[in-house]
Amino acid sequence: YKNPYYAPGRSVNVHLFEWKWDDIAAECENFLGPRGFGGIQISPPNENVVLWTYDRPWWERYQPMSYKLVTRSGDERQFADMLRRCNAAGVRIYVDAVINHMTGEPPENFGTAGSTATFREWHYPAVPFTREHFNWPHCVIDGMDYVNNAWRVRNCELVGLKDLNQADEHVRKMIVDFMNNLIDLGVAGFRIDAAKHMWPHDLQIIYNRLHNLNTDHGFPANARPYIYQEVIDYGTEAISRDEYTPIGVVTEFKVGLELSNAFRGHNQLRWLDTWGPQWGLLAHSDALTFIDNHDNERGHGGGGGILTYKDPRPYKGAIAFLLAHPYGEPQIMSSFAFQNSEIGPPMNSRGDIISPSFNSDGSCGNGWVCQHRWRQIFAMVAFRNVAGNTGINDWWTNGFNQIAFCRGGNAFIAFNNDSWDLNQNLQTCLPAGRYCDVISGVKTGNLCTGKTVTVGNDGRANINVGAQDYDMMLAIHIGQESRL
Ligand code: AAO
Repeated sequence: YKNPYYAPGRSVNVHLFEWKWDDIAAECENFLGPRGFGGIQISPPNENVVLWTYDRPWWERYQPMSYKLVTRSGDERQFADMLRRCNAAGVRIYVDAVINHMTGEPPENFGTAGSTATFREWHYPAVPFTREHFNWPHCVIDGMDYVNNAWRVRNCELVGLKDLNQADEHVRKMIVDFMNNLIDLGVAGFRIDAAKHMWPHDLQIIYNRLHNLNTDHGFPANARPYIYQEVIDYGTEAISRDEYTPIGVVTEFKVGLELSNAFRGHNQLRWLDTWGPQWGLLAHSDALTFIDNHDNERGHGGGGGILTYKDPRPYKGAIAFLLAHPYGEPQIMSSFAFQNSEIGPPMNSRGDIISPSFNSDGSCGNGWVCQHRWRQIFAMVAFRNVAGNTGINDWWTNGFNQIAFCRGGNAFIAFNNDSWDLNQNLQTCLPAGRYCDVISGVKTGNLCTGKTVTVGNDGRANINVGAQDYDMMLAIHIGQESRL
């Protein structure tokens, strides 16, 4: 359950939050495939309650009405088409699986596939679920439970959402059938929403009943789905991430916290020489790593000080470090712009999601941020692919907030988060040549629109990252050189 089964030479999972299936299929073919991205986390594909009362908030998708594959992102035919096209483009799809609960007691009773339910009787006929399938008698998690009562965190309701009992055989069967349908359609794995709120033993039984990945979609025989479990653990609660690592990967929230802190200038970059488990992080192969997610970018589920697209300079720095460093399996966020933390994706008056538009420079319009199309970010995906499974060598620091390192002999990156310029002769580990910095520009033919770095026969080069430069990093790698 710990192998994302990326196609060879690819890496990085991008969360295309609230995107439509048709748009994702096109993005796989036009952008993500050609740019070397490994996979996509999609929004929940199963039917959710429609909430006009709150102007169709993004979070309505975390209130399931059934496991029918009909949402604002598209229907089952569109979903299947997306899988076929993305897998053909070499890009994997991971489903955000909401299996802990159904809805709360919403003011409206209509799902995106037209289903209704009797909320006060815990009755969801479109699955079907009835009262005996939920934890009973019902109770609601309160803040202190997180600190001292693991039983209540798992058996009571998360913010009033009707809490399924995964120890029940019928519940297990409905969940397993739902997930197996997705696997057969070609998905490569799952984000397990609210995993902390389910017993690891029950989850393990569910995972063990999942089919192998579909070989018709290019997966090897006997491949198990990639499973990354959403467990928020900053080290202060009754439930530990370590309870979930025996059965799958876990979201490592400390990564975003620590890197946001460092790139905001509240911790010196020089300390990152020991980045990884020495920082109290999960073991490499257990960690899904990221700066921001769809909750904490907008202050849901805690948050607090996490860098987002709204602080672009340090955010790009933190993401560049996340992708340049070999630790963990990284994910990046691709957002829609928001002022209000509850507001849903761009939509028309009928509630249909409005597709992103694409500007001549490749960036998105119509209210979509598309961090994955920012040059400084997609260039680092290519950097990670070129670095491959090399380690870190030739670490350098000025003793403050200037650092640089190599990935084997393939790639080199330097960061300057000090208030003075970085201007040093450094070991880049690259073969002699003239390289185009992939952060400040692009190389087209023999022309570089950004900074050029000349590496000598000894692998050394003059590296300049001014304190006032547009970005705080400079990155060069093989494949982006021209002859001297
Ligand atoms: C909506 C309404 C609610 C209403 C409910 C039912 O907003 O007012 O009661 O419907 O009618 C999303 C939204 C929710 C929304 C829900 C359903 O965020 O607002 O509720 O859809 O529409 C906990 C869970 C974690 C969860 C997170 C939001 O453990 O699993 O809350 N994330 C996932 C999704 C999320 C989704 C759901 C789950 C539900 O990613 O989008 O909700 O499907 C502590 C615990 C955490 C806990 C937080 C939040 O952490 O460790 O486990 O997360 O509290 O309360 C500091 C704090 C510490 C905090 C930590 C976390 O350190 O000291 O308390 O930060 O960052």
